[in-house]
Parts: sequence; structure tokens; C-alpha cells
Amino acid sequence: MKALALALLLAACAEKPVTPSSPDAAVPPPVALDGPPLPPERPQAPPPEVPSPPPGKRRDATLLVGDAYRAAGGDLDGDRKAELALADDQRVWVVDRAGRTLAEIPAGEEGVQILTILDAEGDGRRELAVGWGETGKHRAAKAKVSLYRLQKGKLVEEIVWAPKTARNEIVAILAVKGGLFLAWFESKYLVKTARATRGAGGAWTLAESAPVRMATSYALGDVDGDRSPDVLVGRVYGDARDRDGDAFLQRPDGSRLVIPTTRGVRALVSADSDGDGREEVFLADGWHQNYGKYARALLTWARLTGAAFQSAPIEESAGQFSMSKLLAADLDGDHRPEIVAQGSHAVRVFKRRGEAWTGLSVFGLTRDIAVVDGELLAIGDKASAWIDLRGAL
Ligand SMILES: [Ca+2]
Ligand SMILES: [Ca+2]
Ligand SMILES: [Ca+2]
Ligand SMILES: [Ca+2]
Repeated sequence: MKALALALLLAACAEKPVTPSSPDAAVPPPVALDGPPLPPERPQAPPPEVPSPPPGKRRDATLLVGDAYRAAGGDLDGDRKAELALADDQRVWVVDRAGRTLAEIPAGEEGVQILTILDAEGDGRRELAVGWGETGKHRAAKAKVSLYRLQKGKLVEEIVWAPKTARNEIVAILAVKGGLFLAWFESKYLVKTARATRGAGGAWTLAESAPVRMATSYALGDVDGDRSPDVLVGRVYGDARDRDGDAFLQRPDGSRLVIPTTRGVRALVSADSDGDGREEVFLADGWHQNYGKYARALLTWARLTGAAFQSAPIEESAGQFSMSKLLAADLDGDHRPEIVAQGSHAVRVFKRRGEAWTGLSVFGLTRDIAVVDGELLAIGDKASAWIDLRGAL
């Protein structure tokens, strides 16, 4: 399972189809003479340790999640209580908070890359959105974005978009006013985005934007407080081979406002961490093509100040080589979001205190993390747990 988790973790970062067997697997260093200079090597350090006893109240979820490698929470049946959607190599299924299976569908030829619960067409009812494509166990899969509505114990599919592409990988499915924001690989390196809206007859229409090379993370965030979300982009690699990745706000005309980072970005999320109506951008940066030697598990935050982003470090996580997924959610019940980072070796939760952030390791190696009604689900390498952090941060 460890190998699977690492393969999944690294699949999104590979320019070439490589499946490293360990974080320190040999990867050839960049050869271009005009490439950026190599950063200092990452110091050796033991991975972060979860305090003993572990923080928060915990319930075992090992049997509930089984072999799932993707999880998402949200209210699918309109009763205002969240359900949990899970995906493994064989199926996608939905359980209620008591653990009862409500519905399931077989994965078939496709593998699940993205699993998320959102309101896809702005009618106030949430749908399960799945980004299907090629995974280790599904080599012949075609990329597809599907919505599923929970109706009378069945997950009823509606296909939103099925791009014809040489790289069958859906990058992002996000809710945007009255529709969806989609990102997918249209070729080996180029990522295309579109806003998708559902017509009265049920047909989806896409308004596409120009592709961006290796744009592997997307978030929509209102960074200037005008109540209109901006497109935030993070990239593992840059505009040419052997160029470091970066991050930027992409304006509607395609122009970029740089968000300063340290090399490539594995994940980004936006959240208003102080309640002033403007969202901050959180970036898992420090990525390097030769991650065994040079990648750093950095968490950086950026704020739009005037006409430019100011970035500041939150942490460099010793003993980890990357953070691959970030979530923003209120976990301690104070109505302000914390940042949850799924790292290469541990899950860490960051809480803002004024201008500073404090980090706490809450779990070890995970296949995925999700927040359901304020509770953190950590799908672990061997054991999985619900973690209630109210009063523990
Ligand atoms: Ca529900
Ligand atoms: Ca809906
Ligand atoms: Ca703010
Ligand atoms: Ca909070």
C-alpha cells in the first residue's frame, strides 16, 4: 500500500512516466546547461512524529475506508448531514456517518483521479463529481468528468466532459458561480481549463481558455475582496523543460500576476484565515525534479498587497520531501479555517495565531485526507482514523 500511495503521490509530478519505488529513488538531475542552479541538498532528518498521546479525539475508520485511496465529504441527499464518498481501484461508494453504504458504482475501465462533492450547477443541491482517467491499475482509461446524483439508492451519472487527449488526466474540478471550473491535460504537458455550464436541456457547454504548461494545481479564491473569485495556478514545472515550477494569478485575458514561491508547487488552496473578506493563498512549494535530493516540504502563504503578492514562509517540514495536498477547513470550531497538509510522511495541521502559524503533526503516512463536517479523515497506510480536533489546537 505504501508503494501505491507513493506512486499516486508522484504520478502527478512526473514529466516522464516514471514510477519511483521510494522517495529516494534515483532520478536523473536536470541536464540543461541554462537551467536554474541547483538548490542546496535537503538535510537528512527523521520524519515528523505524532505526539503521544495523539492530539484530538479519535475513532478508528480502517474498516470503513477499506482500500480507498480517495475520499470526499458533503451532503448528497439534502438532509444537511454530510455523507462520505470513497473510491478504490474497483469502485466508488457513498456511506452515511453511521458507516452504512448508501450506493456504489463500479470503477470499470477508469480510475478515480479526483473525487469531490460540490454544487455543480448552482441549484443548491450537491453532486458527487468524479475526475476519471489513467491510474496505475487503469492503464487504458479515457479521461472523463462525471457528476453523480444520489437518487433512490443509486448514483446516477451525467457526463460533463470527456476530452480526447494523449494524457488522460483530469487536473481540477471546482465549483464556480453557476457551474464548474475544469482543468485537464490536453496533451502530454499542456493543461487546458474551461468554465462549464449546464443548459436548460441538460447539455453542458464549455468556455475554454488557452492552455498552460504543467499547471498541476488550481484554486479559485477572492484575493482582493471584490467577491469575484480569481483563478490561482500552481505548477510543478515551468514553461520549458528543466524550468522550475511557480504560481500565479491568471487574469481573464491570460496574463499572469506572479505569486512568489520557492521552486515548484505541488498544491495550493485559498482561504480567508482572518475573516477580513480577502482570501490568502497557501502553497505547498519547494518541489524539484530531483526530489530525492533537492525537494523541500515547504508551506508558504501569500497575500495580495496593493498590486503584488507578498509571500512568507509558514514552515519547512523537516524529514519530508513534499506536501502533496492542502485543505482549508475549520477543525477546532472557532469558525476560522486551519490549513491541513498531507505530507510525504505525515499530516500536519496549521493554525493561525495573529501573524504567525503553529503546526501540529496529527497523523503519519496517508493515501488521502478529507474533512467531513469539521472532522478530519486520515486514510492511512495501514490504519485510518476520524480525528476530532475541537479544543486540541
Ligand atoms: Ca446528507
Ligand atoms: Ca446541484
Ligand atoms: Ca483574509
Ligand atoms: Ca479554526
